[in-house]
Amino acid sequence: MKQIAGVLLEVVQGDITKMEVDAIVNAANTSLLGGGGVDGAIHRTGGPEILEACKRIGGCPVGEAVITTAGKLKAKFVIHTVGPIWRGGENNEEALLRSCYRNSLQLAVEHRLHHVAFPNISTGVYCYPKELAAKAAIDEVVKFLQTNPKRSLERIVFVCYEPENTRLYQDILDKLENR
Ligand code: AR6
Repeated sequence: MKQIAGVLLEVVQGDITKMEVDAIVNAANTSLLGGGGVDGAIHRTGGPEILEACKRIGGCPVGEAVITTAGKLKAKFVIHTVGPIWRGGENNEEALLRSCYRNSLQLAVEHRLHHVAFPNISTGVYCYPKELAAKAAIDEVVKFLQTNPKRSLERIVFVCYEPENTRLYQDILDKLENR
């Protein structure tokens, strides 16, 4: 656990659908109509209310984020963001992945949320290399917290489904200085 600009950053291994937080972030696709991986798990567990809300929104570009009800999930909201598909690393992937984290946090702040959980966006079906994704994710979250001093956030959890990601996130967080 680390504290950055008064916000706790934490790594948890497990299933994001079980998190009791204000919002869980979904690694969605541009249609917002569901899919496999964490997206499938969120829609399965949260029920049809989430899909109905996504249909009303109608889609989301890569790197952006939208917010809906969390249906039957323990969380209050789902923030759906669309990560980039990894295509070798020279197609703006890092900037787009960073903007997923930044725009999700921006939405959380606009809704005055305190506690947000992120999955490892793009590192499954979208094949983003895990270590590069972890570094970009943590760095962008830290930057956001340092440049947005007035905000509701108190705690941010990186929920890792795979042990390899848990280890990567833990290593990077351990090396961060409390700021
Ligand atoms: N809780 C937390 N993390 C999970 C869970 C879960 N229940 N299930 C999987 N993960 P992915 P992407 C991890 O493929 O790469 C979907 O079809 C998983 O181990 O879910 O951004 C969408 O509709 C991995 O580390 O998302 C899109 O079409 C991470 O979540 C596409 O996949 C992300 O893997 C998005 O691909």
